[in-house]
Amino acid sequence: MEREEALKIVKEQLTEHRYQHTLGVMETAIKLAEQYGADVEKGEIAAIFHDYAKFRPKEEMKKIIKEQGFSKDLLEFNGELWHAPVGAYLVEREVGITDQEVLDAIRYHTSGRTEMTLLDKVVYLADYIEPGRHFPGVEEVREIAKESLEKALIKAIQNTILFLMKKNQTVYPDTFHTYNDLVQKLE
Ligand code: DGI
Ligand code: FE
Ligand code: FE
Ligand code: FE
Repeated sequence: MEREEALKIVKEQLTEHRYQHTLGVMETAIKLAEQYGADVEKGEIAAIFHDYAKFRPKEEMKKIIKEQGFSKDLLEFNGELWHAPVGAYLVEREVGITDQEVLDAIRYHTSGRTEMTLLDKVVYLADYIEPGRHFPGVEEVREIAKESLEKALIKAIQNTILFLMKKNQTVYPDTFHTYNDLVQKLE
């Protein structure tokens, strides 16, 4: 699918602010893919659609998670997690994207997973460091990303876990599993 067509489709699903974020993720994913040798076109398309389901009603997302047999424990954790797996599902069904690597990068863009692919990592990190992000610590992660995709990812996940903990929020176990896996694989 061409960029213009993909952007037109996703724009209808998003607010203007979230669409601008999506453009930032796209631009950043392309750069990271080039830098780290990931598939640039797949990175671009996954980035464009990564937040496709962000504004779906919670009830609709819940229904899909139950009916499609996605891990039930998702429902016990922050609803912010749901748009990633639901997005992968809807992007396949509604947009007709069938590339499993692209769908996985969308599916795991919020929690990560163990054994993240290069494409998963590129999309996850692009989402975190795109130019429109301004939260504390993002500049440090941008700096680390110049040298190591994995080290930048670890810092981003640490920041996210700390951020959630400071607000007394739960942390989805897969987020910890992702973190542990990346740290263990770092030589
Ligand atoms: O959709 P975006 O805002 O662009 O970014 P995202 O898909 O990475 O969503 C991250 C949000 O999800 C962030 O505000 C924190 C929230 N969240 C809640 N519980 C968890 C979580 N994020 C992670 N990684 N792990 C959690 O357990
Ligand atoms: Fe997201
Ligand atoms: Fe993220
Ligand atoms: Fe995002």
